[in-house]
Amino acid sequence: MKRVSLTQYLVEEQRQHQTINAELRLLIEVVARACKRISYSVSKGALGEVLGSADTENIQGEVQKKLDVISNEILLEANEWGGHLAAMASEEMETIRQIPSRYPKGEFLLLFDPLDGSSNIDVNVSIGTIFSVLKAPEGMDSPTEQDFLQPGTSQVAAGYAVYGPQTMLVLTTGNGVHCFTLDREQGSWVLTQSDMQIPPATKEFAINMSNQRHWHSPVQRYVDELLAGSTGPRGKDFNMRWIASMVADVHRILTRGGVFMYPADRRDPSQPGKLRLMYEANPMAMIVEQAGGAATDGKGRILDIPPTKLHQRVPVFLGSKEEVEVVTGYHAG
Ligand code: P6P
Repeated sequence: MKRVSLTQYLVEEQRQHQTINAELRLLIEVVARACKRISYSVSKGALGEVLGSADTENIQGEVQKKLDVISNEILLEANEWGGHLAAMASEEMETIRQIPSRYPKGEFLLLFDPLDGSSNIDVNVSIGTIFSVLKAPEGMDSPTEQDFLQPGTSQVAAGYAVYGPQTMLVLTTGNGVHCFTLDREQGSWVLTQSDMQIPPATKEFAINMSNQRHWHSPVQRYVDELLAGSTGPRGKDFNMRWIASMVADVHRILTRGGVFMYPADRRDPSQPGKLRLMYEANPMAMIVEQAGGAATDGKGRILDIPPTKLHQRVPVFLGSKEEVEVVTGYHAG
């Protein structure tokens, strides 16, 4: 069967659906090439002397792994010269990154978590890169952090790369969700699944159960009912998976359904959950909704949340529509 490359897919998307222009096409190809480089670096492991801690801390106060820093640098260097971006923002950097004055600026803003799931790096469990694309406001010379604070509905593209048994790139430009597998022999991304759809019903949930005693009552009630299974009000048994790598958990849900939860809890009201809105929850919410699923913060659509800070956190409930509606409904109750 003739395989379609990422480049061909993007050219046809631009030609037939006009969901992307030449500059956005370049942006996606540059990010995809950077993810390929990250994949090669990740897969070297100890052979590439890329494992372990970088002995530095990021804005989140988290100790950075060497591969966090390497992945961030790969994305920054790949994207600064092409003329497609006005500025960038990263989970690993406190402030936004301007495009060097020696390069032209473009119409887009790129946000990313360069290597999500870092706690899994040193134990060889799947990790990933998450990215989100916004349009820069017209006519500004140097973007500010404020220019990034747009709701998730403003995203023009979102995607992730998952570095697992296969390296895959999952992408949406607002016309469905499409999956590309890295052909390591050719060094190219090949379309392997078009228009991914999340089953509306599921028997699989993903949450870090060790936080159970801290959860607010709607989540306590919802998870208790899942655990009660066929003996409880749900009348069916559920299975649990938790990879502690959002990209891997979301990819499983995109592939076979499920509900992913990282709720706020009683420990620190100023930190509602662990996941960040701008470069984790928003891109994943766009992907999930484009695949027929749902994504809320327990109260409303994640994509509708008006951002106030670049690194703000948000509770996340996403995946199979029917389950997201149940747990969100319990919050309303
Ligand atoms: P916990 C990884 O650090 C991450 O940001 C997400 O990828 C993942 O879903 C979550 O945190 C795991 O959190 O509390 O299980 O370590």
